[in-house]
Amino acid sequence: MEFYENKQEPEKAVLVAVDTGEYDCSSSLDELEELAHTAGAEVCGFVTQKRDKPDNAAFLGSGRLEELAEFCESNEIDVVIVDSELSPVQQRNMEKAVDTKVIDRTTLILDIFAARAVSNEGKLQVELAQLKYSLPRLTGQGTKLSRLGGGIGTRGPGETKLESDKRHIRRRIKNLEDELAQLEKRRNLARARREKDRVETVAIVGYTNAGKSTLMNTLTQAGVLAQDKLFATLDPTSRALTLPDGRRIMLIDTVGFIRRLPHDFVEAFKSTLEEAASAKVILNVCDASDPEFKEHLEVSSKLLAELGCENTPIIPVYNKCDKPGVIPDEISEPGAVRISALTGEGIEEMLDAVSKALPPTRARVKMLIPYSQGAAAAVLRKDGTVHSEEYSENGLLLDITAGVELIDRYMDFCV
Ligand SMILES: Nc1nc2c(ncn2[C@@H]2O[C@H](COP(=O)(O)OP(=O)(O)OP(=O)(O)O)[C@@H](O)[C@H]2O)c(=O)[nH]1
Ligand SMILES: [Mg+2]
Repeated sequence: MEFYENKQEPEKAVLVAVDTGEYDCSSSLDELEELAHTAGAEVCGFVTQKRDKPDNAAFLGSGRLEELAEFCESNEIDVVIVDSELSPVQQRNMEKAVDTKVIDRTTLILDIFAARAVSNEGKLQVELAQLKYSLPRLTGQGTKLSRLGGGIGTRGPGETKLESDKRHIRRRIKNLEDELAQLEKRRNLARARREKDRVETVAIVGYTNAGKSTLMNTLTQAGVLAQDKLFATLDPTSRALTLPDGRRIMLIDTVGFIRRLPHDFVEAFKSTLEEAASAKVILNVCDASDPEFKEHLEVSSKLLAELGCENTPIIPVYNKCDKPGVIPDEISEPGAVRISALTGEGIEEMLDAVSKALPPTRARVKMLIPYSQGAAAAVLRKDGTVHSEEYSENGLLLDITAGVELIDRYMDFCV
């Protein structure tokens, strides 16, 4: 006799979209299918409808909704996944009409993140995003059944219960925000320390599944999980790396981007995203073998701009160039590099580009050193490259190239 049912069977899903012409509906659905796979669902069908905009009440028009209900019924569908963000009303009405669990794109993405989160911070961030998303959607019905007539175990919370639930969630949100603020403080300290030690950070960002973690591993043997799945990486990883020119940098691998990223997600992950965004150089990686790589690069660029990195050098990195079907001619952006994180092809050129994009470590300056500061003059002569020196009335006039650190130390003498 089996007492415990092993619930490993994938949930059967049907994907639903309204094609308003605002974006490429079919490629967005392809992506949603991949997301659904990643979340462990089996996609059994698609239902789309061309409309100017989704129906306010139930997302789809009534005819299509009926078809969807029939499809769900005859195929024993467990979940309907909608390729947009649903309003609470739309979600409720649709669920009622099709008598099946309905979730939207945001819920799906947040669900994947919840399964991926490993670090304490990652878990807190995901929970925060989920709670913020669900708060306005709490409406007094606990489960789908509670909406479909009563019975034992099908009643949702009453209004009083609902209010206390909401209060509870608000309190939890506040706690999560406090905890995250603490962690952010610690992160800022670490960043300040790196800045003091003059370790420059280089961030690897880009669309999900572009090969960021693979690149990180190739460069640093970091052993980061790289998978042919969306959002394999959630927690940022950083590793030291020595560039061919001898400079030490800190490389950060981050969570991937996706188009129409949930707003609550961006909010919750702000501090990790900002850390990547505050890097000295950003590698914007894309999968050049993906027919939509241009759009992917654009999604990332837009997000980076929102995070405030207009002035940071961003190097477009076309990855997976080892794959057949990658057309080099299509990739001709100035300053871009072509690589294969898998085979190592092009990596050296990429690192050279990073070196060039990093702020200089040496600079040429003129200094006037009072004759009383003989020791300073000696240090500068020893560690810098002196182009000329002249004994003036007020002191020694040096034209010197030196490390920025050394120059900082004697900033007072710069003229
Ligand atoms: N052929 C080929 N495959 C690659 C290359 N780089 C990465 N891949 C594959 O692409 C898939 C995704 O790689 P990841 O490194 O996990 O991608 P990611 O950008 O870190 O993805 P997320 O963390 O999910 O955002 C894996 O199956 C890799 O083996 C490459 O240069 N060539
Ligand atoms: Mg990754």
